[in-house]
Amino acid sequence: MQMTLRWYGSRFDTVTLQQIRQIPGVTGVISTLYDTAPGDVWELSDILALKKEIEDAGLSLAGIESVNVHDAIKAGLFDRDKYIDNYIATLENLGKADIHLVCYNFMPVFDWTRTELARVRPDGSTVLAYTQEAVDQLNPEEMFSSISGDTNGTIMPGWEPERMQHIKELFEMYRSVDDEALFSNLKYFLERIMPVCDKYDINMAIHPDDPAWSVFGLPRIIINKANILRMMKMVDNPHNGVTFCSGSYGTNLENDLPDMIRSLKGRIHFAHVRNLKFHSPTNFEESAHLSSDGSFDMYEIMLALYDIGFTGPIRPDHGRMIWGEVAMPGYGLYDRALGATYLNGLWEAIEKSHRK
Ligand code: DNO
Repeated sequence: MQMTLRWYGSRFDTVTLQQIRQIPGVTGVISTLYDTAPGDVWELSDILALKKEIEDAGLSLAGIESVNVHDAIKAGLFDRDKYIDNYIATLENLGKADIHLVCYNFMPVFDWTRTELARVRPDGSTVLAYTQEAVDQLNPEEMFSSISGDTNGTIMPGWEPERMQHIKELFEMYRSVDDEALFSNLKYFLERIMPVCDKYDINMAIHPDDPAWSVFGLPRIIINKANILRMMKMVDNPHNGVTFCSGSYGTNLENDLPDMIRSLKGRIHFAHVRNLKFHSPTNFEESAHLSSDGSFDMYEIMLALYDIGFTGPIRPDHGRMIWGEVAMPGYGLYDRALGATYLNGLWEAIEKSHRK
């Protein structure tokens, strides 16, 4: 595996490449062209400039998170082919730039959903948190405004203000889309992009829905083992794979994370590893990465990745805000650096104990 950190680009991130370079064992970043909108074609020159900036700082660009999928594709609208053509043109340019990993999601409207961006924990750190009870009391239009005060002046991925202004229309767009329709729209999209992925050896890594159940009555499909296996079978190509995100699949306590990892051997192209602390099955917060701080056994998760021979990039995921840092919620430097170091420590121990 290659340990990486997510980085939004020098114009958007509070963390610098130089700081990332100093985290022991982190050799690459996962980045994006953060000012592109879903449906845009990414210019080769912009991709190459991003790559050069990262490489000049002594790091590698290990993959893209995300090339976002336009809602017309997810909802299966009449004009989806135009946006798929643009997506293919972007993949083509990424391939030309020698980039072979693309993380994306197929969540209608919201991407990931949290109800609090700064819940205070007993140690004084603040974390992202979710309660279903809070969602049940909100209407979707209030969702964005209810949390937007806590973003520390940053633009949260998947919560771009321009998109959120059109939330009513977005909901309207998905009115007749149920889980089956979403599966078939995903199949259509994947079948169309696989040839360019084959040509440039690009691994597509779908990110799970977070939380891993339906919110506001919207369809959600990338939520459990049965559904991901169905998705991989319906377009049976090794380039059609997954981002294994422990914090997203883990929102549903019925998901057995190590078992899921083992059943996805060969198709996990990217891993997000983080811990959650549950207060009830529908009330959780994003704890520190350490097993003892949350509800997951992080050793078992890393062991499962080791057992399947995982060689792709891995990144610590959302970190807590600690030591007075002001950054995009979940994406500060300090706690993610602690997370990377801890995960690297687990990996070293697992590797060495298997060598004996
Ligand atoms: C949240 C992230 C997601 C993820 C996308 C992938 O912090 O994990 O926004 O990047 O769903 O497309």
